[in-house]
Amino acid sequence: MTARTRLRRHDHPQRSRRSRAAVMAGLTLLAAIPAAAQDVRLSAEERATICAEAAQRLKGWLADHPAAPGTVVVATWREVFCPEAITVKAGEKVLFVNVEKRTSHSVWFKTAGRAESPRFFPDESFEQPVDLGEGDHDYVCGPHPWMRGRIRVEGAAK
Ligand SMILES: [Cu+2]
Repeated sequence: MTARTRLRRHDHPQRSRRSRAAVMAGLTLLAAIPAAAQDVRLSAEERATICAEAAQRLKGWLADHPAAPGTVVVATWREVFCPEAITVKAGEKVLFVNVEKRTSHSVWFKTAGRAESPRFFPDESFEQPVDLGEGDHDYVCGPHPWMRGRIRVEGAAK
Protein backbone atom coordinates (compact mmCIF):
# COMPACT_ATOMS: atom_id res chain seq x y z
CA MET A 1 0.00 0.00 0.00
CA THR A 2 1.38 3.39 -0.87
CA ALA A 3 1.39 6.34 1.48
CA ARG A 4 -0.95 8.08 -0.92
CA THR A 5 -3.71 5.47 -0.80
CA ARG A 6 -3.31 5.19 2.94
CA LEU A 7 -3.91 8.88 3.44
CA ARG A 8 -6.93 8.79 1.17
CA ARG A 9 -8.42 5.85 3.02
CA HIS A 10 -8.07 7.68 6.34
CA ASP A 11 -9.43 10.99 5.12
CA HIS A 12 -12.47 12.10 7.00
CA PRO A 13 -15.44 12.34 4.65
CA GLN A 14 -16.43 15.77 5.96
CA ARG A 15 -12.90 17.01 5.32
CA SER A 16 -12.35 15.52 1.92
CA ARG A 17 -12.93 18.72 -0.07
CA ARG A 18 -10.42 20.91 1.66
CA SER A 19 -8.18 18.24 3.12
CA ARG A 20 -6.16 17.34 0.02
CA ALA A 21 -4.30 20.64 -0.04
CA ALA A 22 -4.01 20.63 3.74
CA VAL A 23 -2.59 17.11 3.73
CA MET A 24 -0.06 17.97 1.06
CA ALA A 25 0.93 21.13 2.90
CA GLY A 26 1.30 19.11 6.09
CA LEU A 27 3.46 16.53 4.36
CA THR A 28 5.66 19.22 2.86
CA LEU A 29 6.23 20.75 6.27
CA LEU A 30 6.72 17.33 7.78
CA ALA A 31 9.51 16.66 5.32
CA ALA A 32 11.08 20.03 5.99
CA ILE A 33 11.16 19.68 9.81
CA PRO A 34 11.48 15.96 10.48
CA ALA A 35 12.48 16.19 14.12
CA ALA A 36 9.87 18.68 15.32
CA ALA A 37 7.30 17.16 17.64
CA GLN A 38 4.79 19.95 17.40
CA ASP A 39 1.89 21.00 15.25
CA VAL A 40 3.34 23.22 12.56
CA ARG A 41 0.01 24.77 11.55
CA LEU A 42 -0.38 26.66 14.81
CA SER A 43 1.65 29.10 16.85
CA ALA A 44 2.79 28.21 20.35
CA GLU A 45 0.13 30.60 21.71
CA GLU A 46 -2.63 28.93 19.69
CA ARG A 47 -1.53 25.49 20.85
CA ALA A 48 -1.44 26.68 24.46
CA THR A 49 -5.00 27.99 24.16
CA ILE A 50 -6.20 24.73 22.60
CA CYS A 51 -4.45 22.66 25.26
CA ALA A 52 -5.97 24.74 28.06
CA GLU A 53 -9.40 23.93 26.60
CA ALA A 54 -8.38 20.29 26.27
CA ALA A 55 -7.38 20.16 29.94
CA GLN A 56 -10.86 21.35 30.96
CA ARG A 57 -12.55 18.78 28.75
CA LEU A 58 -10.19 16.05 29.97
CA LYS A 59 -11.04 16.87 33.58
CA GLY A 60 -14.67 16.04 32.82
CA TRP A 61 -13.75 12.83 31.03
CA LEU A 62 -11.48 11.64 33.85
CA ALA A 63 -14.24 12.28 36.39
CA ASP A 64 -16.26 9.59 34.60
CA HIS A 65 -13.30 7.36 33.66
CA PRO A 66 -10.70 7.47 36.46
CA ALA A 67 -7.21 6.67 35.20
CA ALA A 68 -5.15 4.05 37.03
CA PRO A 69 -2.12 5.27 39.01
CA GLY A 70 0.99 5.42 36.84
CA THR A 71 -0.99 6.58 33.81
CA VAL A 72 0.14 9.59 31.80
CA VAL A 73 -2.79 11.07 29.89
CA VAL A 74 -2.66 12.87 26.54
CA ALA A 75 -5.81 14.50 25.17
CA THR A 76 -6.65 15.10 21.53
CA TRP A 77 -8.58 18.31 20.92
CA ARG A 78 -8.94 20.46 17.82
CA GLU A 79 -6.35 18.28 16.08
CA VAL A 80 -3.63 18.84 18.68
CA PHE A 81 -2.04 16.34 21.07
CA CYS A 82 -2.12 17.94 24.53
CA PRO A 83 0.51 18.00 25.85
CA GLU A 84 2.60 17.50 22.75
CA ALA A 85 5.61 16.22 24.70
CA ILE A 86 5.48 13.95 27.72
CA THR A 87 8.02 12.02 29.75
CA VAL A 88 7.17 8.49 30.81
CA LYS A 89 9.07 6.14 33.08
CA ALA A 90 9.37 2.47 32.27
CA GLY A 91 6.29 0.65 33.51
CA GLU A 92 4.00 3.65 33.21
CA LYS A 93 1.14 3.74 30.74
CA VAL A 94 0.15 6.38 28.24
CA LEU A 95 -3.56 6.88 27.73
CA PHE A 96 -4.73 8.94 24.77
CA VAL A 97 -8.19 10.40 25.34
CA ASN A 98 -10.18 11.91 22.51
CA VAL A 99 -12.13 14.92 23.82
CA GLU A 100 -13.14 16.10 20.35
CA LYS A 101 -16.76 16.60 19.36
CA ARG A 102 -16.62 14.69 16.09
CA THR A 103 -13.05 13.91 14.92
CA SER A 104 -11.25 10.59 15.35
CA HIS A 105 -7.50 10.18 15.70
CA SER A 106 -4.74 7.59 15.85
CA VAL A 107 -1.25 7.36 17.31
CA TRP A 108 1.46 6.28 14.91
CA PHE A 109 5.18 5.91 15.70
CA LYS A 110 5.82 6.04 12.00
CA THR A 111 9.56 6.75 12.02
CA ALA A 112 10.05 3.84 14.44
CA GLY A 113 8.40 1.56 11.89
CA ARG A 114 5.43 0.78 14.14
CA ALA A 115 1.92 0.06 12.97
CA GLU A 116 -0.68 2.78 13.30
CA SER A 117 -2.98 2.46 16.33
CA PRO A 118 -6.69 1.87 15.89
CA ARG A 119 -8.69 5.04 15.40
CA PHE A 120 -10.21 6.35 18.62
CA PHE A 121 -13.37 8.38 18.35
CA PRO A 122 -14.81 11.18 20.53
CA ASP A 123 -15.14 10.04 24.16
CA GLU A 124 -12.93 7.01 23.44
CA SER A 125 -9.39 6.35 24.58
CA PHE A 126 -6.41 4.34 23.41
CA GLU A 127 -3.76 2.92 25.73
CA GLN A 128 -0.29 3.06 24.24
CA PRO A 129 2.13 0.49 25.64
CA VAL A 130 5.47 1.98 26.66
CA ASP A 131 7.55 -0.56 24.75
CA LEU A 132 9.70 1.85 22.80
CA GLY A 133 12.98 1.82 24.65
CA GLU A 134 14.73 4.69 26.36
CA GLY A 135 14.87 8.00 24.54
CA ASP A 136 12.63 10.30 22.48
CA HIS A 137 9.97 8.87 20.21
CA ASP A 138 8.02 11.08 17.82
CA TYR A 139 4.57 10.14 16.64
CA VAL A 140 1.89 11.51 14.37
CA CYS A 141 -1.81 11.02 13.88
CA GLY A 142 -2.50 8.88 10.79
CA PRO A 143 -5.41 10.86 9.35
CA HIS A 144 -3.93 14.23 10.40
CA PRO A 145 -0.17 14.07 9.80
CA TRP A 146 0.23 17.64 11.06
CA MET A 147 -0.73 16.38 14.53
CA ARG A 148 2.49 15.46 16.27
CA GLY A 149 3.71 14.45 19.65
CA ARG A 150 6.73 13.07 21.40
CA ILE A 151 7.13 10.56 24.20
CA ARG A 152 10.37 10.56 26.14
CA VAL A 153 10.94 7.21 27.84
CA GLU A 154 13.22 7.22 30.88
CA GLY A 155 14.67 4.22 32.61
CA ALA A 156 13.46 1.54 30.21
CA ALA A 157 15.52 -1.56 29.65
CA LYS A 158 17.70 -1.11 26.58
CU1 LIG B 1 -5.92 13.10 14.20
